[in-house]
Amino acid sequence: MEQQRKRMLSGIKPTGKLTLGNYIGAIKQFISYQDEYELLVFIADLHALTLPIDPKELRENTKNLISIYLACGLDPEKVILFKQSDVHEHAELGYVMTCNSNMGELSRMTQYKDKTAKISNKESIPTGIFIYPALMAADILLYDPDYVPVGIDQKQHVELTRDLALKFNSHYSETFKLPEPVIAKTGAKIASLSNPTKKMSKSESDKGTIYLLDDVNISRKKIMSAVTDSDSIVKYDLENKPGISNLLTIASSLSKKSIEEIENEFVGKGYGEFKKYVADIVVDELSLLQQKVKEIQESGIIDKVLAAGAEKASYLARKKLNKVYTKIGLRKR
Ligand code: ATP
Ligand code: LTN
Repeated sequence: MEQQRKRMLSGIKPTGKLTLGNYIGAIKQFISYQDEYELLVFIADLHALTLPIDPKELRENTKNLISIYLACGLDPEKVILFKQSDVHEHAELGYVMTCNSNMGELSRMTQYKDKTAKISNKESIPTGIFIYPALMAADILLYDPDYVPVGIDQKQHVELTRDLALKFNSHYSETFKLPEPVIAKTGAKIASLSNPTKKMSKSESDKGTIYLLDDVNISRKKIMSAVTDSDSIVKYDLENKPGISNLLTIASSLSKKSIEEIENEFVGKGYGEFKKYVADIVVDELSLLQQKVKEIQESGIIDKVLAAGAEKASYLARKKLNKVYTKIGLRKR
């Protein structure tokens, strides 16, 4: 008998222009999993509302995100690809998970602390950022995945999801599977090109961020002016050479070469030549991606893919939410 494949689930928020960090740290990982696992990938559009966002921008980001998923090679025949807001059970279980969490658990989240540190008037912190991990827990627990691939910054949220699932299971009886976070070995954290000790982030746009759909000439310039150290040895050393290490990670993630092979190719050569090499790899990859995105947007398949994905996801989510509503007393036994 064929063994049941393990299930995997992940999502990305349509909050801004997608970056090379999202691509290497998340999307490329999803592609590598689609044959081996039963994979669900969604657009976390409800999460995009946690900080103010213009409706036009949200629509545009959503269209680009689904196009990029498809252009990168996520196959809707193999993967359940959907938009979170098309499956209303996310918001409903999200509310149940908010009630299942406490202020202490949520205020300990690093992302919450980081995002609110910049807001000087604490009274104006949007409640959505605070309850974000409860909705994320619901996104996951609705589908009982075995694994959740995420960047290192999201690991804590998956751990909280496990805690909330355990709490629910022990209060009401076994209901949710405990998911495990999966962190990719290389590329788990792509750093900013201008500040290589910081994460490359789409919400803090700066000259250190490569956007997937930007003019590739701009990306080339950003790589050529990436901050590095003052010697000239191309060697992976995260502590002393964060800039060069970041460029090595990028080049290795986008090519079939290991970091060591690339280091060997650049023995005795300078940083200028190395940066040009990295820029060529990135520009080639992004040019191809942009061409595919254009074709997908012109083909009109996006709505069909999302409708089919929402139907499959809803089937699973509805079953789980019914079970939860019955256990907590909202439905008759
Ligand atoms: P924000 O900057 O708004 O926090 P983000 O760029 O981190 O957003 P998300 O939607 O939160 O984007 O992330 C989508 C996925 O991409 C997550 O799995 C996240 O860990 C991963 N990711 C984001 N930035 C990077 C990065 N610089 N390196 C590796 N992975 C990343
Ligand atoms: N919080 C994640 C996006 C996200 C997610 C999820 C990832 C929302 N729900 C469920 C994995 C599983 C982020 O900010 N990257």
